[in-house]
Amino acid sequence: SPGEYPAQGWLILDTPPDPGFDSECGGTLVGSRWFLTAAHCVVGVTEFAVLLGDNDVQPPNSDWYGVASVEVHAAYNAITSQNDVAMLRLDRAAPYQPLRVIDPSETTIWAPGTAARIVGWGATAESGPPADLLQEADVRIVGDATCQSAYELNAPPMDPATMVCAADPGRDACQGDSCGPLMVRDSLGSWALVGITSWGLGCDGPESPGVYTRLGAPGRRDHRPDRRGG
Ligand code: 4AZ
Repeated sequence: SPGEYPAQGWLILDTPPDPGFDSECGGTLVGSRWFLTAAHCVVGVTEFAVLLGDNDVQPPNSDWYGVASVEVHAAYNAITSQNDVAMLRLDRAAPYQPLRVIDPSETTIWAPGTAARIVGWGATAESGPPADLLQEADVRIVGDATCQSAYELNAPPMDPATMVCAADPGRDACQGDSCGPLMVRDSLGSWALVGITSWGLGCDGPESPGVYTRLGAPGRRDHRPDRRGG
Protein backbone atom coordinates (compact mmCIF):
# COMPACT_ATOMS: atom_id res chain seq x y z
CA SER A 1 0.00 0.00 0.00
CA PRO A 2 1.16 3.60 -0.50
CA GLY A 3 3.89 4.55 1.93
CA GLU A 4 4.41 1.01 3.22
CA TYR A 5 8.00 0.84 1.95
CA PRO A 6 9.19 4.45 2.08
CA ALA A 7 12.80 3.55 1.23
CA GLN A 8 11.92 1.67 -1.94
CA GLY A 9 12.98 3.36 -5.16
CA TRP A 10 12.52 2.64 -8.84
CA LEU A 11 15.74 3.03 -10.76
CA ILE A 12 15.55 3.55 -14.51
CA LEU A 13 18.65 3.34 -16.66
CA ASP A 14 20.00 4.25 -20.05
CA THR A 15 22.58 1.79 -21.33
CA PRO A 16 24.12 2.56 -24.74
CA PRO A 17 23.84 2.12 -27.63
CA ASP A 18 20.04 2.45 -27.52
CA PRO A 19 18.92 5.98 -26.62
CA GLY A 20 16.52 6.67 -23.78
CA PHE A 21 15.81 4.78 -20.59
CA ASP A 22 15.82 1.09 -21.42
CA SER A 23 15.89 -0.88 -18.17
CA GLU A 24 14.26 -0.90 -14.77
CA CYS A 25 15.59 -1.97 -11.38
CA GLY A 26 14.98 -1.43 -7.71
CA GLY A 27 17.07 0.16 -4.99
CA THR A 28 16.84 1.31 -1.40
CA LEU A 29 17.19 4.67 0.28
CA VAL A 30 19.67 4.16 3.14
CA GLY A 31 20.33 7.84 3.94
CA SER A 32 18.63 11.03 2.79
CA ARG A 33 20.90 11.24 -0.28
CA TRP A 34 22.20 7.66 -0.44
CA PHE A 35 20.59 4.99 -2.61
CA LEU A 36 21.91 1.44 -2.32
CA THR A 37 21.53 -0.83 -5.33
CA ALA A 38 23.42 -3.59 -7.12
CA ALA A 39 26.51 -3.08 -9.25
CA HIS A 40 25.05 -5.13 -12.10
CA CYS A 41 22.26 -2.57 -12.49
CA VAL A 42 24.59 0.42 -12.88
CA VAL A 43 27.77 -0.75 -14.63
CA GLY A 44 27.87 0.56 -18.20
CA VAL A 45 24.95 2.91 -17.58
CA THR A 46 25.20 6.48 -18.84
CA GLU A 47 22.04 7.99 -17.40
CA PHE A 48 20.02 7.34 -14.25
CA ALA A 49 16.78 8.48 -12.67
CA VAL A 50 15.35 7.40 -9.30
CA LEU A 51 11.67 7.58 -8.43
CA LEU A 52 10.83 7.69 -4.72
CA GLY A 53 7.60 8.01 -2.77
CA ASP A 54 5.42 6.31 -5.37
CA ASN A 55 4.18 2.72 -5.29
CA ASP A 56 2.61 2.96 -8.77
CA VAL A 57 5.27 3.51 -11.42
CA GLN A 58 2.73 4.30 -14.13
CA PRO A 59 2.65 8.05 -14.81
CA PRO A 60 2.01 10.51 -13.34
CA ASN A 61 5.07 10.34 -11.09
CA SER A 62 6.20 13.38 -9.22
CA ASP A 63 9.29 12.75 -7.13
CA TRP A 64 12.20 12.04 -9.47
CA TYR A 65 15.84 12.33 -8.41
CA GLY A 66 18.97 12.66 -10.45
CA VAL A 67 22.16 10.83 -9.59
CA ALA A 68 25.18 12.95 -8.68
CA SER A 69 27.70 10.12 -8.34
CA VAL A 70 28.01 6.35 -8.52
CA GLU A 71 30.35 4.18 -6.50
CA VAL A 72 30.63 0.53 -7.47
CA HIS A 73 32.19 -1.91 -4.97
CA ALA A 74 35.91 -2.08 -5.79
CA ALA A 75 35.80 -5.88 -5.76
CA TYR A 76 32.63 -6.28 -7.86
CA ASN A 77 33.12 -9.13 -10.31
CA ALA A 78 30.66 -9.09 -13.22
CA ILE A 79 31.48 -12.68 -14.17
CA THR A 80 31.04 -14.27 -10.73
CA SER A 81 28.57 -11.63 -9.38
CA GLN A 82 30.65 -11.33 -6.20
CA ASN A 83 30.26 -8.01 -4.32
CA ASP A 84 27.28 -6.98 -6.43
CA VAL A 85 26.69 -3.63 -4.75
CA ALA A 86 26.79 0.06 -5.66
CA MET A 87 25.96 3.30 -3.86
CA LEU A 88 24.36 6.20 -5.71
CA ARG A 89 24.42 9.74 -4.36
CA LEU A 90 21.16 11.51 -5.19
CA ASP A 91 21.22 15.08 -6.45
CA ARG A 92 19.09 16.26 -3.51
CA ALA A 93 17.88 15.01 -0.16
CA ALA A 94 14.82 12.74 -0.13
CA PRO A 95 12.22 13.20 2.64
CA TYR A 96 11.52 9.50 3.19
CA GLN A 97 12.50 7.20 6.07
CA PRO A 98 15.68 5.39 4.98
CA LEU A 99 16.04 1.67 5.59
CA ARG A 100 18.59 0.52 8.16
CA VAL A 101 21.37 -1.69 6.82
CA ILE A 102 22.20 -4.79 8.87
CA ASP A 103 25.31 -4.55 11.04
CA PRO A 104 27.94 -7.31 10.68
CA SER A 105 27.57 -8.04 14.41
CA GLU A 106 23.90 -8.93 13.92
CA THR A 107 23.71 -12.56 12.87
CA THR A 108 20.73 -14.11 14.63
CA ILE A 109 18.03 -11.94 13.02
CA TRP A 110 18.75 -13.37 9.55
CA ALA A 111 19.68 -16.95 10.43
CA PRO A 112 18.61 -19.70 7.97
CA GLY A 113 14.84 -20.25 8.15
CA THR A 114 14.08 -16.66 9.14
CA ALA A 115 11.14 -15.01 7.40
CA ALA A 116 12.28 -12.25 5.07
CA ARG A 117 10.59 -9.90 2.64
CA ILE A 118 11.37 -8.82 -0.89
CA VAL A 119 9.67 -6.02 -2.81
CA GLY A 120 9.84 -4.79 -6.37
CA TRP A 121 8.17 -3.89 -9.65
CA GLY A 122 9.55 -6.95 -11.39
CA ALA A 123 7.71 -9.64 -13.32
CA THR A 124 5.05 -11.56 -11.37
CA ALA A 125 5.74 -14.68 -13.45
CA GLU A 126 8.82 -15.83 -15.32
CA SER A 127 8.94 -14.07 -18.71
CA GLY A 128 5.90 -12.04 -17.68
CA PRO A 129 5.54 -8.25 -17.83
CA PRO A 130 6.78 -6.01 -15.01
CA ALA A 131 4.29 -4.88 -12.37
CA ASP A 132 2.96 -1.30 -12.17
CA LEU A 133 2.14 -1.57 -8.47
CA LEU A 134 4.90 -2.40 -6.01
CA GLN A 135 4.70 -6.11 -5.12
CA GLU A 136 5.79 -7.79 -1.89
CA ALA A 137 6.61 -11.41 -1.16
CA ASP A 138 7.60 -13.40 1.91
CA VAL A 139 10.56 -15.71 1.53
CA ARG A 140 12.90 -17.46 3.97
CA ILE A 141 16.63 -17.22 4.40
CA VAL A 142 18.24 -20.38 2.98
CA GLY A 143 21.37 -21.84 4.61
CA ASP A 144 24.64 -21.39 2.75
CA ALA A 145 25.34 -25.12 2.30
CA THR A 146 21.83 -25.72 0.95
CA CYS A 147 22.17 -22.87 -1.51
CA GLN A 148 25.64 -23.95 -2.59
CA SER A 149 24.20 -27.39 -3.29
CA ALA A 150 21.36 -25.89 -5.33
CA TYR A 151 23.90 -24.11 -7.55
CA GLU A 152 26.58 -26.79 -7.43
CA LEU A 153 26.41 -27.39 -11.17
CA ASN A 154 26.12 -23.69 -11.87
CA ALA A 155 28.93 -21.56 -13.17
CA PRO A 156 29.55 -19.26 -11.40
CA PRO A 157 28.60 -20.85 -8.07
CA MET A 158 26.96 -19.33 -5.02
CA ASP A 159 29.68 -17.72 -2.89
CA PRO A 160 28.71 -17.61 0.81
CA ALA A 161 31.32 -14.95 1.55
CA THR A 162 29.50 -12.40 -0.60
CA MET A 163 26.00 -13.82 -1.24
CA VAL A 164 23.00 -14.98 0.77
CA CYS A 165 20.01 -16.93 -0.53
CA ALA A 166 16.29 -16.77 0.13
CA ALA A 167 13.28 -18.63 -1.24
CA ASP A 168 9.92 -20.11 -0.42
CA PRO A 169 7.65 -22.27 -2.59
CA GLY A 170 6.29 -20.13 -5.42
CA ARG A 171 7.78 -16.93 -4.04
CA ASP A 172 10.89 -15.41 -5.51
CA ALA A 173 12.37 -12.33 -7.06
CA CYS A 174 12.08 -12.09 -10.84
CA GLN A 175 13.28 -9.98 -13.72
CA GLY A 176 12.95 -6.30 -12.80
CA ASP A 177 13.20 -6.91 -9.04
CA SER A 178 16.95 -6.85 -9.41
CA CYS A 179 18.92 -4.51 -7.18
CA GLY A 180 16.05 -4.07 -4.69
CA PRO A 181 15.91 -5.15 -1.03
CA LEU A 182 15.85 -8.37 0.98
CA MET A 183 14.69 -7.38 4.47
CA VAL A 184 14.20 -9.02 7.86
CA ARG A 185 12.53 -7.75 11.03
CA ASP A 186 14.87 -6.64 13.78
CA SER A 187 14.24 -7.06 17.50
CA LEU A 188 12.19 -3.83 17.52
CA GLY A 189 10.03 -5.04 14.64
CA SER A 190 11.56 -2.66 12.09
CA TRP A 191 12.88 -3.78 8.73
CA ALA A 192 16.63 -4.13 8.28
CA LEU A 193 18.29 -4.54 4.89
CA VAL A 194 20.23 -7.83 4.67
CA GLY A 195 20.52 -8.36 0.94
CA ILE A 196 20.27 -6.87 -2.54
CA THR A 197 18.52 -8.85 -5.28
CA SER A 198 21.34 -10.13 -7.45
CA TRP A 199 20.66 -13.30 -9.48
CA GLY A 200 19.06 -16.75 -9.55
CA LEU A 201 17.78 -19.38 -11.94
CA GLY A 202 14.11 -18.85 -12.76
CA CYS A 203 11.62 -17.13 -10.52
CA ASP A 204 9.97 -19.96 -8.66
CA GLY A 205 11.64 -20.60 -5.38
CA PRO A 206 13.20 -23.41 -3.48
CA GLU A 207 15.01 -25.62 -6.03
CA SER A 208 16.84 -22.54 -7.27
CA PRO A 209 16.74 -19.95 -4.48
CA GLY A 210 17.08 -16.26 -5.22
CA VAL A 211 20.64 -15.09 -4.61
CA TYR A 212 21.22 -11.74 -2.91
CA THR A 213 24.29 -9.61 -2.27
CA ARG A 214 25.26 -10.32 1.32
CA LEU A 215 25.28 -7.18 3.49
CA GLY A 216 25.71 -8.92 6.84
CA ALA A 217 28.58 -11.00 8.11
CA PRO A 218 30.27 -13.13 5.44
CA GLY A 219 29.78 -16.89 5.41
CA ARG A 220 32.67 -19.28 5.19
CA ARG A 221 33.99 -19.53 1.67
CA ASP A 222 35.82 -22.80 2.44
CA HIS A 223 32.60 -24.58 3.38
CA ARG A 224 31.59 -27.14 0.78
CA PRO A 225 28.05 -28.48 0.49
CA ASP A 226 27.47 -31.69 2.41
CA ARG A 227 26.04 -34.18 -0.07
CA ARG A 228 24.40 -36.14 2.75
CA GLY A 229 22.17 -33.12 3.35
CA GLY A 230 23.76 -31.55 6.43
C1 4AZ B 1 16.54 -10.74 -12.76
O1 4AZ B 1 16.51 -11.08 -13.94
C2 4AZ B 1 16.37 -11.76 -11.70
N1 4AZ B 1 14.88 -15.55 -8.80
C3 4AZ B 1 16.69 -11.45 -10.39
C4 4AZ B 1 16.55 -12.41 -9.41
C5 4AZ B 1 16.09 -13.66 -9.72
C6 4AZ B 1 15.77 -13.98 -11.03
C7 4AZ B 1 15.91 -13.02 -12.03
C8 4AZ B 1 15.94 -14.68 -8.63
O2 4AZ B 1 16.69 -9.57 -12.46
